[in-house]
Amino acid sequence: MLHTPNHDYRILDAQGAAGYLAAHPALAAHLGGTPEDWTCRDVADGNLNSVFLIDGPQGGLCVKQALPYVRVFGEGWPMDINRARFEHAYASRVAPHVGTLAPRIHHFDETQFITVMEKLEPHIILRSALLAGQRLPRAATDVAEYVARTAFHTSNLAVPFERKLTDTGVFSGNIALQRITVDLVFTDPYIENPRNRALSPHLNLWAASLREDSALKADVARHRLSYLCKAQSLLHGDLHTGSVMATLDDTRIIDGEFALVGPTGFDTGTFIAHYVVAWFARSAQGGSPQDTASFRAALADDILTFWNVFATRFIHIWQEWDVENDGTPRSHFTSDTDRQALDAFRRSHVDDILVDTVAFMGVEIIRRIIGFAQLADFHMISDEAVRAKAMAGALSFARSVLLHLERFGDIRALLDALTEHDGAHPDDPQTTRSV
Ligand code: SR1
Ligand code: MG
Repeated sequence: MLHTPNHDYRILDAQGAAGYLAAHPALAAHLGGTPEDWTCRDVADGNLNSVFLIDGPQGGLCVKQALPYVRVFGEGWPMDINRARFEHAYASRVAPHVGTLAPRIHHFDETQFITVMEKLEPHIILRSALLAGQRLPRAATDVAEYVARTAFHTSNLAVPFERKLTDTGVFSGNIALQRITVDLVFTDPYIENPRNRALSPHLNLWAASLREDSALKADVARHRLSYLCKAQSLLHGDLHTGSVMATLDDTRIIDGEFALVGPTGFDTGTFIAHYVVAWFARSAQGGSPQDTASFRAALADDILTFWNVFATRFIHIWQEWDVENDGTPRSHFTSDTDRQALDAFRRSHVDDILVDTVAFMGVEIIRRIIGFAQLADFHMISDEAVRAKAMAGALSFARSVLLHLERFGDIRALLDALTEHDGAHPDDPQTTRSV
C-alpha cells in the first residue's frame, strides 16, 4: 500500500499536469490559449520524480512532482516526498547568487509537492549532449561559476555563523536523501547488497576486490565522515551531468533535491566524476580512434577548465567580499602582512577543496559502476565485455586515486592518470591497485 503524506496528494499523469496548470490562472496564462490547445509530454529521465513539459500557443512550462517512491524502482522503495520542499528551499537560498544559472521557479505547491518552472528550450541535458559527442564548452565554466558562488556565499567565509547555522538547521532535515547518498554512494559498493548492479559476471572479480580492500574501505570511511560532518557550505548534493541543462551559450543547474550543508568538494568532485566516466566510456562507444582521442582531449580540457574556473572565481569572490563574517573576521586582517597571510590562506583553502574534490570524484565513479544508480554512458555500450573493459578502466582509476590522494594536489596530475588506467582488465583488478 502506497503511503502518501496527506489525503489531498494525487500523483499526476500527463493529462493531470495540464489540468493542474489549467486550474492555476497565472500559470495557464504563460501557456496561452485554452487547455485544448496544449500539448503535454512525460519527459521523466531521472531516478526519482515525474516531469512533464506542457506547451501552449504562447509558451511552455515544466511541471515536476515528487513521487512517494523511487520512480525507476517502483512502490517497493518508498521515498520521502518532502525532498521537493528541500529542493525548493535550496533553489530559493541560492537564487540571489546564481542569477540565470538556474531555471526560474514559477510556483511551488506544498501539498502536491509540485514545482512549476521555466521550460528550458532549446537546452538539452548535458549528459545527453556528451553521449551524442556534442561539446557544450560553456557548461564546465558555468557550472564552476555556479559552484564557486553557491559555495562561497553559503559558507562561514561570507556570512555570520548564525546565518550558516540556520541553513544547516533547515537542510539537516533532508534526512531521507542524505540516507540515499550515505548508502548508495559510500556504503553499498563495498558490500554485497541486492541493490548493487555491477555487471555480472564480467565485473564480479572487481566487485569482490573492492569488498576486500581494507585500505580502500578505510579511505572511503574518511570521506563518508567528511560528507556527514564537514559543514562548509550549502551543496547541490547531486551535481552530475544529468543535473545540468545547456545550450552552446547558456547553462542551467537543476534538481537540487539532495541539498545539504556539507563539504564543498562533494559538488565539484561529483561533477568531475561524470566527465571522467564520459572519458572512459568514450573508447567503447563506437567512434573512430581519432574521434575518440579528440573527444577525450576535449573532456580533459573541460575538467581542467572546470577546476581552474572554480578555484579562480572562488578566490576572487572571496577577495572582493567586504562584509563581516565569522570565518575571517575583518579585525584580524588590517595590515599588508595580514592581507598577504589571508591570501595564502585562501589558496590553501582551495587546495584543501581540491583534495576533497578528487576523493569524492573517486567515490562517485565507483558507485556509478558497482552500485544501484548506473549511467547511460556505459549502458549504451551493448557488448557487455567491451562495456566491462571501459568500466574496469574507470574503476582502476578511481581506486588508485583514492588510495594515493597525495599524488593529486594538482588537477593536471589527475588528468595525466586517466590514460594509465585505460587498459585495465576486468579479470585482473589487483594489477592496477598500485598504479
Ligand atoms: C534511488 S536514487 C538513486 C540516485 O539517483 C539520484 O540522481 C542520486 O544520484 C541518487 O543517488
Ligand atoms: Mg536528480
